[in-house]
Amino acid sequence: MPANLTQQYLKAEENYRRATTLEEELQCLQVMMKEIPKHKGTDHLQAELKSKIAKLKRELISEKSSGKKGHGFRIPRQGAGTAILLGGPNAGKSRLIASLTRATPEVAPYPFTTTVAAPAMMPWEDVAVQLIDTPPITADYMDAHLHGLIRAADLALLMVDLENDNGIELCQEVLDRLSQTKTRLAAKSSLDEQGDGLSYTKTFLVTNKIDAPGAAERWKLFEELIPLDFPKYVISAEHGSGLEVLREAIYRAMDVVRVYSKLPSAKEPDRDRPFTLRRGGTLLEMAGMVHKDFLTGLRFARVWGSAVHDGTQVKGDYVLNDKDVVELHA
Ligand SMILES: Nc1nc2c(ncn2[C@@H]2O[C@H](COP(=O)(O)OP(=O)(O)O)[C@@H](O)[C@H]2O)c(=O)[nH]1
Ligand SMILES: [Mg+2]
Repeated sequence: MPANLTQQYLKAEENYRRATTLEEELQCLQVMMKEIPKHKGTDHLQAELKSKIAKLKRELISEKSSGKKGHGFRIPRQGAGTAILLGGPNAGKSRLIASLTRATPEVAPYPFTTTVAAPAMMPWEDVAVQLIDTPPITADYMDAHLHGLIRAADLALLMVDLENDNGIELCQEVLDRLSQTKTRLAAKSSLDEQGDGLSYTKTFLVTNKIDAPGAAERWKLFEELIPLDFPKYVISAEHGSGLEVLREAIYRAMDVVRVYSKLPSAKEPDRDRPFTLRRGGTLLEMAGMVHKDFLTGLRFARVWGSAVHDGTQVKGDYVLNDKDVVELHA
């Protein structure tokens, strides 16, 4: 990483990874271009940014003229964050979505039942996480939209089928396929802007169908053959084992805090709809989610929560904690 990247640059980079539209991506890249220190050491990075900006502009023009969404296909973010399900055919991706959400995707014992990526909301306590069901990835097939969706996701769930002997091989195919692209899976999310533009999305390994005969032995074999440093969850999407542990882990991986807003005139906050923001997020960010006028007009807020005395008066740079109750004053 080149020295002295500004806070604004780093923030734009983070937002770039999470962008859900081409316009948003372009905006972030333009901020990064403006903020990047201009010297020899960043030549390569500047060139990369320039070519990405040019490519996005071309994509935007072609989308506008054809009226069709191209490779820039994105699913609007919703809820506390996004987790994308990945795996070979029949790993149980759709079945897991059906078990964790109210969605009813088609589940069937033949490959390619799911043909387009589709979102569904997974409830956790009083919030929800967006899960994205996807078509399978195989040695010779990967939906072109998946790259952007994986990059934009906060978490990937790589699913393994423990019912079939070829489950291990099919999972290896997914990893091999991705290793030929710039979209990779890793224990931690990051974006290598300087090198070759590789993006890494934080991943859980989710081994499914532990209820099936021989599953435990296949799981052992899997760990020997494909050692991965991802957190691992062993589940049965169909019979329910391990699902609540996984549900909570998915929520925790979003790394957000919940904040409840309260009107100055009200005794109680609105408990039904917490705002979620990334851990480390400030009062000003939250105020902007309530109404964009607060971005310029916020004078102070009173906070009730674990880290402060009840009703403490704070300013925009106050870092919010989970379950804080906030009363905004313009
Ligand atoms: N025994 C067992 N079968 C499962 C489990 N999860 C999914 N299946 C079956 O595996 C097949 C493929 O499931 P599906 O969700 O369509 O897989 P996808 O292609 O990854 O979306 C279906 O016949 C499911 O009923 C599980 O936990 N245990
Ligand atoms: Mg499916």
